[in-house]
Amino acid sequence: MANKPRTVLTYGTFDLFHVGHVRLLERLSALGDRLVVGCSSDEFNAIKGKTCVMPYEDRATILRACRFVDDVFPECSWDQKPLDVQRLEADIFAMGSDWTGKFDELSAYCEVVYLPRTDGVSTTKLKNIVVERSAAPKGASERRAARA
Ligand code: C2G
Repeated sequence: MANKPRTVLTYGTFDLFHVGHVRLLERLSALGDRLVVGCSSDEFNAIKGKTCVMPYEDRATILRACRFVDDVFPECSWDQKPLDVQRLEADIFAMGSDWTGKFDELSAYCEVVYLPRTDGVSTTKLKNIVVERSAAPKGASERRAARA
């Protein structure tokens, strides 16, 4: 079909949505005409050993609100990717560089691309900052605010 949209497919948890996620989605959307995201379900994250701050519905809602994203669906298992690539007629499968080489077998179905991650930001890092700051001794104004 001559005018089939060039489809880019990616996956992720996207918890505590941050600038690293935005920059990746922006670069992925520039690779094609539509960007489709498999967002990890809460059950699948448990399998991945990840505990999210935000539930699936909220993470998917935020992704749908991102202007670089055209569609979002739940990622529920490691082995659904070949079926997703065929179902979505994806031309490109792409992930951040922390997954380099992990999904090369998908090159049997489409182009496989790994893009450099954004340094200096991650969900884990954000979580640690919040924990550190909430544990830090509060200043006078904060103590007053907390008592209010
Ligand atoms: N990412 C990035 N720069 C960062 C942090 C993340 O480019 N500073 C990218 C990751 O490389 C990934 C995407 O953002 O491609 C989403 O990252 P996570 O939410 O951490 O996703 P992850 O838990 O790695 O899930 O089946 C694959 C998994 O669903 C991937």
